[in-house]
Order: sequence, then structure tokens, then C-alpha cells
Amino acid sequence: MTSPKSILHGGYHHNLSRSWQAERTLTKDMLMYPLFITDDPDAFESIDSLPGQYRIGINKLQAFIDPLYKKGLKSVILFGVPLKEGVKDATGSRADDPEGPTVLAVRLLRQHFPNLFIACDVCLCEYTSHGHCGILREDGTLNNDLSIQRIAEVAVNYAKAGCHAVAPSDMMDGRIRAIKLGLMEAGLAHKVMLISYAAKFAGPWYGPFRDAANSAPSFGDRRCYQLPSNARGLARRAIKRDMEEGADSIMVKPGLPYLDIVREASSDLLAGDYPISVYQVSGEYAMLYHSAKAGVFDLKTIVMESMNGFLRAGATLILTYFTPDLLDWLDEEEKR
Ligand code: PB1
Repeated sequence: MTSPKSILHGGYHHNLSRSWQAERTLTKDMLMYPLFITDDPDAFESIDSLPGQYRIGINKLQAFIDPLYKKGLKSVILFGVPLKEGVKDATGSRADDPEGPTVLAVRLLRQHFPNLFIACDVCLCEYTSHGHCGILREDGTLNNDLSIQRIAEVAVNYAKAGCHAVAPSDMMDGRIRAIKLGLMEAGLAHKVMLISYAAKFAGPWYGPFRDAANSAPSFGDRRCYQLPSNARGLARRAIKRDMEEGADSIMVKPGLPYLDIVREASSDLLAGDYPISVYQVSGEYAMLYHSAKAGVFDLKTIVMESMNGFLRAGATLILTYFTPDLLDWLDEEEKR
């Protein structure tokens, strides 16, 4: 006779009792939609490497966001994608151009979508001629001090334009403190959230994004400033450092291949007191999209399962290109 304590099936036989097993369930509030804003004002270009995603010019942005906003889109993160000739230089000096795509998009979105939370990714790679995320020395290695100074300037200028959060994806050492001090000096630290890409790992998962944002390094790679994929202790140290320097949220990126780090970051032994963000990056998006297209699995099923992974690991904020789909899928789930 099976012992009574061995019988678990009864506790999740029904759909509803299965839903009760979750510590937290996905809501639209948790979704942040990455957007590529280009400097051709009338552009609306599909992105081959990211099917269903677009490079959007400022004149097309409102019409693109409006239906999503009506469906319950709550937050976006903006990536400027300058495609015009002559914009890129050694120091990324146009990253915070007041007439540049990111600043113009912040202003437009603030004006037309009052309840939309607007985050700006802060990095130089889309604006540097060499494609690296910081300013380089003569020998091609990073000048960390100059880089964090520039990154902080860009972050403060995005905040001055009206964004609700800045998220530095550059991975320079000490940029969180530099940005926080800049926000404080500008009198903005009390109302602009600082989301740190604290544990961001180097690797092949960002290829589609670099194609979309035209931001691949012109030489070398990002292994000297993004974390090595085998690094658990270094990730812990980077998370602790960014907590010390004033981060308001700790992000792990990529997501699926680093759920162990998400879980550890959200534990009380590390950053359990912080909202934990996770970025389902372009390579994860493309992998799931194309696998579903190839018939390996149903797209909605696999994406909802990947969301469960992020939630189970402790994430509160999920950056995902599947946001538009999830807005519909969550409505469908609600009606079930
Ligand atoms: O979806 C993605 O792949 C995100 C890529 C990410 C944007 N924050 C970085 C990828 C890279 O290392 O090139 C951009 C770095 N500034």
C-alpha cells in the first residue's frame, strides 16, 4: 500500500490547484519591452535576425506603441540605433544627442503615454566607431575612468529628458556609482531608477541584437568587460558591488542559461531585498521563435514555460521581445 504521504498527484490534478503551486504568477506589470529606435524618423524596418521586431523611427513610434499600450503594455526599454553616416566616433559623443533617437523617443513617449514606464539602456556601443561599450586607450584596451565618466553623462542626460529609469549595459567597473552621483548632482536621483545589468555574461547570445542595433565590436570581443560564462563568484562580487554603489534593481543577463545566477541573486544571502530583473536576450528570443517555427514546440507554451523559469528563480522584472505576444497570451489565460 502506497504511503499517504507519497500521494502528491491529488494536489495538482486540477488546473486551478496547479496554479496555486506558483510562488508568483506572470503579470503585464512584470514585462518590459525592448525597442530599437532609429535615427531615420520615418523608418519602420523589420529586423531579419529578430523576426517580429522593428527598427522604429520617431514618426512611427506613437502608432506602434498605441495598440500595445491599450493592451496593457506597462514599460519599455529604449535602444538608440543610429544608422546615419558620420554619427559614430571614438567616444560615442552622439549617444545623448538632444536630437538623437533615444532622447526624442523619451520625450514623445512621455507626452503621449503618461502611464508608460520608460527605461533607457545606457551604453556607448551603438555610438562608437569601434563598437565597444566604452572608450578605448591607444592600445585598444578600455579606459575605464573615461568610460564611466561618459556613461554617467549619457545616463544623466537621458534622465533629464524624462526617462523613469536608466540601465547601463556597458559593464564598466564603477559605472553604477558614477551614474548615481551624477543623478544626485542633477537632483534626479529621487525619481530615476538605476537598473544595473550587474551580472551580464559574455557569449553568443547577443548576436541578433548586435545585428539589429548595428553594434558589434569592430575588433575583438566583450570578454574583457562582460563576465565569463563560468563565473559564479565573480557574478556574486559584481552584484554585491553594484548594490553597494547604489543600484535600485539587479539584472542578470542572459536569462535561461543563467537561471542559477538569477536564483542566487534573488536569495536573501545576496540581493533578495532588490527587485531582480532578467533579460531574455535576442539569442533566446530567436532560438525559441525559430524552434517553434520548425515545429519543435508550440511558441506560446515554450515562452510561458520560460517565463515560469524566470519567476521561479525570483525575477520581478522580465525584459523580453515576446512582450507583445505575452500581452495577448495573458489575456487568453485570464479568459480560460
Ligand atoms: O537582446 C540582447 O541581446 C541584448 C543585448 C545587450 C543589450 N543590453 C548588449 C549586447 C552586447 O553585448 O552587444 C548591448 C551591450 N551594450
